Amino acid sequence: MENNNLSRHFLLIVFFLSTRAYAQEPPSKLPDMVQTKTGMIKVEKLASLSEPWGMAWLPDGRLLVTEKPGRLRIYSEGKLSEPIKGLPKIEYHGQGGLLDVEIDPDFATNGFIYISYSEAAKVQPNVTRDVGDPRLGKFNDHTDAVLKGAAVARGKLEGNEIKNMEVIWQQLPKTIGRGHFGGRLVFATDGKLFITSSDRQRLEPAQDLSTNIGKILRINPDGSIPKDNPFINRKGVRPDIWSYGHRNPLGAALNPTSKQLWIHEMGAVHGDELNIPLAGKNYGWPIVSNGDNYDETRIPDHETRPEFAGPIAYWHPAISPSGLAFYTGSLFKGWTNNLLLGSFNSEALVRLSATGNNIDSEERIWLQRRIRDVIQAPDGSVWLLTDYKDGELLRLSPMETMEQ
Ligand SMILES: [Ca+2]
Repeated sequence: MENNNLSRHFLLIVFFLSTRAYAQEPPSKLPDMVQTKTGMIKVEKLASLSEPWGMAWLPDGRLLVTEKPGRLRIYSEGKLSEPIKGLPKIEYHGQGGLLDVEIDPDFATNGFIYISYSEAAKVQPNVTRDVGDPRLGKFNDHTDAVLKGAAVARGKLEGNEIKNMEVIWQQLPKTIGRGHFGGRLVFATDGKLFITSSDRQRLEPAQDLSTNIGKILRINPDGSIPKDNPFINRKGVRPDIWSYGHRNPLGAALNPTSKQLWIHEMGAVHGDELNIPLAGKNYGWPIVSNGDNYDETRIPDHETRPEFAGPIAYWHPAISPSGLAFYTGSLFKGWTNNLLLGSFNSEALVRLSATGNNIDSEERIWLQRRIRDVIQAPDGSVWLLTDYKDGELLRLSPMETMEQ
């Protein structure tokens, strides 16, 4: 199942060594259509959104969509709703804000929806700014001195309001820093909720089992701890941890065949990874990575330390992945059971085909947009969010095949 076989890694031509820096506006006009290996695809803009981040379908075919500054909206029949009321106080700065949204597997009966976001600590430290930490390098933003962390809350969606919102999970300890919150939410088939938690640009906490920073977490929908979690009842170890040694996982999805969680995570300078997080396993960050540090120091490759669980694929140069979905539809011929992920650096939707846990091939569908999230619609079309202040909700669908 799991393997450290890195010989399948992608040796890809460097088209761009663009930065992961945040951009305000899309760089160019949206293409109406794009040529792909499986035919022409139609590209449509459905709505304008500011820094959209996550999506989830309601059972009635309406789409929940988040905007990072702190707005949750519903897209339906060509229109966006006003922001939904009842959200908790959200700390919006840098990579933090309102992040993902997910619905309860029993939404039809209980009406619960879940959001992830960054929240400020109730008590702020008595300092005027972060004193600086060399490990954070140039990404240490001295203008941002707010102590904060990711959180997950749930409440009941009633009309255009969420009632009785309550926090069910918190990233602890809270830290100063603008980046690496994580926040992807995925329900497993057994009803447990997986949460991705990034390393807060602090690196070492990813190996520290007394924090839930740099981990994949697994909780019950009410925030309690499942009795079969791998570190339950171990002294000094957080019981919500499922796997550890993760850097910045911004994409997560359940494999429809194996029912296992798959994630990807951004590396530092290159070394983005595709991982299958298994209970109790250590995925190596920051001890090993197939990329390097921002200060240009080398990090030993995964292959040198087989005691860590290695990625099933990695990217060097980086693609900076965000959002992950398995395509289970049939509208796109040849895409069934493929993985779809967004990419910032290559401004593309990345399509991977897999046999079991082995990645066979990759296609990059260049959309001239940083892609933040990807989701399959009930009709089999693929919907995307673009990562800009003037961002977009896009729909991809195959062009009709011409009669011969
Ligand atoms: Ca790793």
